[in-house]
Amino acid sequence: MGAGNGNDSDKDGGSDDQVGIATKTRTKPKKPSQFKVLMLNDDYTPMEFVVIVLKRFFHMDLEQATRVMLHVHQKGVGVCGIFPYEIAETKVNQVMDFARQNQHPLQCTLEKA
Ligand code: TYC
Repeated sequence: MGAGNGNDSDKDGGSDDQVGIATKTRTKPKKPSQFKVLMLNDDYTPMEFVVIVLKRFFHMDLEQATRVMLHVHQKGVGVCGIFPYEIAETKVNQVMDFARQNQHPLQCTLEKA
């Protein structure tokens, strides 16, 4: 016997299963390092120009570039490639500069992969 009440490990009167030290399951913080470069359709940029862009900046061959261009033309948007943030951003800027220099409204953007 003793002075105990027979259940002295839990004197808080609360439910036993949620009492204790707060813990957090912490997965390693991973930065979203990969980004898709997306090409957007428009009504004015010539198909040939888009193919040139895909070959020049994304190292596609003619067949690949034509396939991606037609996909964008039909669906409205398409993936040119997936890259680390800084490379993806550079490619977007290169495409936009090249399009602007040639007075085409072609748009290119980034999206977290
Ligand atoms: N829609 C354009 C045309 O008919 C061609 C085009 C394709 C434009 C893909 C942009 O990202 C693009 N001339």
